[in-house]
Amino acid sequence: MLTFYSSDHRLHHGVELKDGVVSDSFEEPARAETVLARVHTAQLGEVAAPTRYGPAQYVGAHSEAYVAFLAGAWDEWQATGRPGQALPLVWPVRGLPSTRVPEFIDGKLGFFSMDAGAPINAGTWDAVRASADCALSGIDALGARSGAGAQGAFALCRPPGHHAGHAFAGGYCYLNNAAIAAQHALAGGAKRAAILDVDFHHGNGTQEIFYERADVLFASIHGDPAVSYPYFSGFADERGAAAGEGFNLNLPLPKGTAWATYETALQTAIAAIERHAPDVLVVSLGVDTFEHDPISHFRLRTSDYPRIGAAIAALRVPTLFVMEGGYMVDEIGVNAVNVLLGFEARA
Ligand code: SP5
Ligand code: ZN
Repeated sequence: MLTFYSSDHRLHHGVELKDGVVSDSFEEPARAETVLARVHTAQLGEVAAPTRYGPAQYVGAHSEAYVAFLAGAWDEWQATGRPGQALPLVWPVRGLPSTRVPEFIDGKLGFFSMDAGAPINAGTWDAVRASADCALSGIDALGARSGAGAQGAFALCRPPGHHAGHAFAGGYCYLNNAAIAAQHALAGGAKRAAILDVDFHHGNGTQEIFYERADVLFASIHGDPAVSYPYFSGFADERGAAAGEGFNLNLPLPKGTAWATYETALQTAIAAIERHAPDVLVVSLGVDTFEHDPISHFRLRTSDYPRIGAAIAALRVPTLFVMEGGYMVDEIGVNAVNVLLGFEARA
């Protein structure tokens, strides 16, 4: 399986408020390096640098105004002379009347974010666009190799993307790599796409982007938002709206979920994807479902991950795996690549 990776991810390392203390983010550069090292030692296949696409390729999944904000945010923040990373401190929650885009960076940061989990520093935009370019390159690689059954490609994206919506960042995410990839596949001739999100956290951004659309099925298995981030989306009764009614499937599971319960949900998601009959499948591959993940609450084991890949391969649809979360740095390489090896063994 071909992997797309860019060392530009190292240009981004955010801060995070952890238990009230500003610290280095769990979403750290070593994550992508660990996964890359495992791609090599497991001999998954060739590793290629992504093609460089323009910001216009990110518009569609995202608004033009939001992409322009991301591209310029660091310069605007720096012009104010602040010493630290750019972080929002005020948000347009219900009860505040204005829907105008603020003119000053402090207001823009809140306007274009859902939380303080997506800080911007000098290298963030370059890392973010390289990450999205890995996903776009992955779709193009699938297209070039289509017609031979269950083809797979791996976009080793960092930063991750699934919390980023049409016009907002959050949860370590800036551009929604999986959504950009699905949109690119449709632009390239696919009639229907599906996105399967197996990250521990609900892919609220992906859900929002495709909520009113019937051409992209979104299915997500995640920690119950009553008790898990992102708290404000991911419930089972969110099923899509307008033309997209019935094309959004949320499968929230309780804290402590292990393989037996997980597998039942996975088969439910797979059956829904099969009914949708997509021309392409994008998998938001988070491995923060691991039993030792420091911020999540499922109990999957290393030996469970190949089974996820095998279940996906049974669909026999060209599949792009897009890296999302996973914070137990020592194990995320083995766990993520195990999904890919399980897919290849069954493909
Ligand atoms: C892509 C992805 O997996 N994003 C996850 C964003 C989670 N943000 C909230 C994290 C809260 C972590 N609190 C952990 C405290 C551990 N002592
Ligand atoms: Zn996650």
